Amino acid sequence: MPPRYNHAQVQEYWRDVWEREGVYELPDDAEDPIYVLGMFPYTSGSLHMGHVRNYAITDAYARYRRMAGDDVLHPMGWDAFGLPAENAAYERDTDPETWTRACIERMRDELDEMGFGYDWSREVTTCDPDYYRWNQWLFREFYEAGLVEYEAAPVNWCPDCETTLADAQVEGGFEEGATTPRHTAPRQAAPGTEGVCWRCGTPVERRELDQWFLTITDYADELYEALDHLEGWPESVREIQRNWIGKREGAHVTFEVPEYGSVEAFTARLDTAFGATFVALSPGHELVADLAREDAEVADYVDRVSRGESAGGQSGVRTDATAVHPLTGEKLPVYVAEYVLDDVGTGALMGVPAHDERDHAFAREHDLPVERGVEPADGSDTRLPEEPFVDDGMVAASGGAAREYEGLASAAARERLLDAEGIELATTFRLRDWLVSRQRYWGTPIPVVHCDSCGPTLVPEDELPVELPEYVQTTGNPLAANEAFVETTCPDCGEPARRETDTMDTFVDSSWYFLRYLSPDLDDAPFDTDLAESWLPVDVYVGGEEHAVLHLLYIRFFARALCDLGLLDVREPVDRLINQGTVLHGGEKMSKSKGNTVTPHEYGPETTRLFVLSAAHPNRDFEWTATSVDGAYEFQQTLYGLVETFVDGDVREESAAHDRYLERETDRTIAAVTEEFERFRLHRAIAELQGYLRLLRRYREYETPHRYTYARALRTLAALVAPLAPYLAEECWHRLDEPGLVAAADWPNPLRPAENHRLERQLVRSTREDVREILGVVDIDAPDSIELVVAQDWKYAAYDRARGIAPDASLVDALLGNDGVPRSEPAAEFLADLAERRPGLEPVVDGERERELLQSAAWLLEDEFGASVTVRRAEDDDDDLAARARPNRPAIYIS
Ligand code: ANZ
Ligand code: ZN
Repeated sequence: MPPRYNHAQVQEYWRDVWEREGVYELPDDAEDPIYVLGMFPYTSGSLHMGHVRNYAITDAYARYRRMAGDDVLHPMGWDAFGLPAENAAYERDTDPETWTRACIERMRDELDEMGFGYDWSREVTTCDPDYYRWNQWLFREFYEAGLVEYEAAPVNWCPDCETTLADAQVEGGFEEGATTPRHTAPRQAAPGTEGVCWRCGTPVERRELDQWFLTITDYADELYEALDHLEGWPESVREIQRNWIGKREGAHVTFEVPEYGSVEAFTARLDTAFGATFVALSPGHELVADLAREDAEVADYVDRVSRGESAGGQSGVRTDATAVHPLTGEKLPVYVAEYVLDDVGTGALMGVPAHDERDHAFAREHDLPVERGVEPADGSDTRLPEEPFVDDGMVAASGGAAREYEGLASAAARERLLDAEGIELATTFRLRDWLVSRQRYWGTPIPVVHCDSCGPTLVPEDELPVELPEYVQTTGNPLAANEAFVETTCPDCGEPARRETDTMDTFVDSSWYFLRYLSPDLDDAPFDTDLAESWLPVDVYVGGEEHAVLHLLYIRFFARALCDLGLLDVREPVDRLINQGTVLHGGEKMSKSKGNTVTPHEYGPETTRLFVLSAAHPNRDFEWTATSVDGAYEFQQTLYGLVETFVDGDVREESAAHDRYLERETDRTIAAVTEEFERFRLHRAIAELQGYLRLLRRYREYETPHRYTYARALRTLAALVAPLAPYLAEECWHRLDEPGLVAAADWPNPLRPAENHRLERQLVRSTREDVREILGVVDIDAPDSIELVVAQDWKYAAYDRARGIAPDASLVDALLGNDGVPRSEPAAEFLADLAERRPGLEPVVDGERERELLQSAAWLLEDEFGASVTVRRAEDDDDDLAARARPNRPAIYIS
């Protein structure tokens, strides 16, 4: 019974050594380190499987790059502000800070126990005044650069809790994300909210409140266009961002509205303009305020909608105003309609019931005419007026002003109509400005003072940070209830004034934390601009796809804004993005709310690490299954067992053919594992190692192992496993008496170039399969001998020629009788066969290499079938066998 590996006995020891040696600290002289970053966790209290997967990926990669000789920056920190801490404090009768600090302590221990190697000297905690003062400082900079706005905006309001609610806190609540902080959503409230407060169940109201915004829309176009160049990001994420930003080319159509001025409508289908039969305005459109003043019905409708009491869908009200169609001069009725959104386009649209679903439904409801603007270009029928025809076509013959466009294809009409009076090219974006105000305690105070005479005024730089006062339990916003905090004087005029009591959305904190890691203690700037210049962009960023918009868009926005402030020179902060998939259990996302969690420590840290990495490609979902977890456990035990028995076991000095095979397989495994690490296919790296481990076990059972060959194999295995199971690897390294720490060791190198490793393996594998297959067919129970006959040299030459020859050349004619190819029946057959398979001919290893390889792999056949194995050249063999041998497909004779 080999000794068992017990991680619990060794992990503390190795952690101490790593720390003492400073293995994971970035060297002081690092010039351009590889920056490996995992999305920092929200301080929820304990690590869950999503975290472990996320950080197992970054840790494996960071360790690999460090062993490969790079300086690696692999930091960790805490996304420590946020609403859940306030709720936890409320429920447990403590305060958010105490609660959060306790969470951090626990989570840091858990990360340590998992063996993740971070440079803890760079730890960043967003609720530290030393961190959030820089949020405030940046807010000032943004403000002065015109990137901050203060505006009235509609929000969800719970009258009982006396606070605003994020959309995600109305009805339902949140999804628990892998590394997702339960941030409050940064969007404006959804229109027509009908939900209840998630906390107290009170129906939610809509309110207009003065709110702070960051004008991310200033960068909408750049953020959109640059997505095309983000080649290191998954296309799925780029597509989500494209949709979120929602760039849309179209036109503004100006309708004169007698007595009221004019209305500009955004349309994406200018070609349908001749089918417009009404104009519709959003309830918040500026003209609607004027209309409501004169028309009680309009006023009433707007009021009902703003209270969230509307009839929804097709509801709307006709106004007294009419709009003059700029192309036809026709007078169209003007409606106020709820389906027209305030914050899309201009908040006004031209209604074209014949070609748009929503307009069609609205026209039905309000008895408006349906007029054809375009028709199918192929003259086919439509189902108008019952159903709209929404496809492109050509401008319909409707006479009048349309005459000059009749028959034009939709795309051409959209171009041509841009020249008409009252029409202008326009681009709209779906992206809204970022609402950063939160009526919460546990966040960064917005550094503003409200003064009756000076208005909102920035807190001067030398008064930062505006620190959070001590927490006091209240309903609503504890900051607003704290008079000592609120009452202050105006920095401009010195008169009594009130402090802003909103705090920042915690997504602000996470928009630049990766810059703070560069110089976490810097006290005269948020980050070191020179260091950023040489260390950024982040080389690899790993996190969940739920951050595809929001966080991953905000960091792109911040980087650009910081560049324009002269603080940074990298507009795109992340080079390569990996979105790790979800861990499922019982077919559903593992989460506390579903009650299907497995805690990371249940199985021991390395079993968990190995399993989450081996189960699937990092970007795929996978199902947690206990049996596969056992596999990860057994892998460690087998590996450790081999090392232990080697340490105490016999060795052989004389070397044999099968030692050569192991040497070569060691090289091949190094090459393959390296390649998989480079490509982030960690699951395949582990599969390689599992295969190699099986081979080693077999090698040892076959014969007393060779001293050097076997020692090298075990040492290599320990090194290759080190990024994945660091305690185990360290323990093995130590037992093997290798110098220093494996965590700081060099990544192994092949002795001989191993670039053909896949071909070589394929040859050995297919030969073994062929033998098995033949044995199955000929029905020999216990074969005495297996003979492998390697093809004649000329066949390799012909094969290479065949791969190179243009497909239309006649191969048989070109080669028969030339270049050592004999003029014989079997040779002609061989060439004809090559010709047939030519487009798919895979590369092969040459004849001499093939012979060597098969010779060194003969022991595997011997071992498997209990027969003696010989490898011969076809040149030395009888015609029949020789004729059957092909490059990398030896003829096989079994007796
Ligand atoms: C006329 C038209 C005809 C339109 C037609 C579409 C089809 P998408 O296409 O989703 O990008 N629109 C404009 N402003 C709006 C607002 N504030 N609220 C709601 N809808 C608005 O959206 C662009 C289209 O949405 C615009 O093109 C406009 O309707 C409508 F056959 O104009 B369209
Ligand atoms: Zn003032």
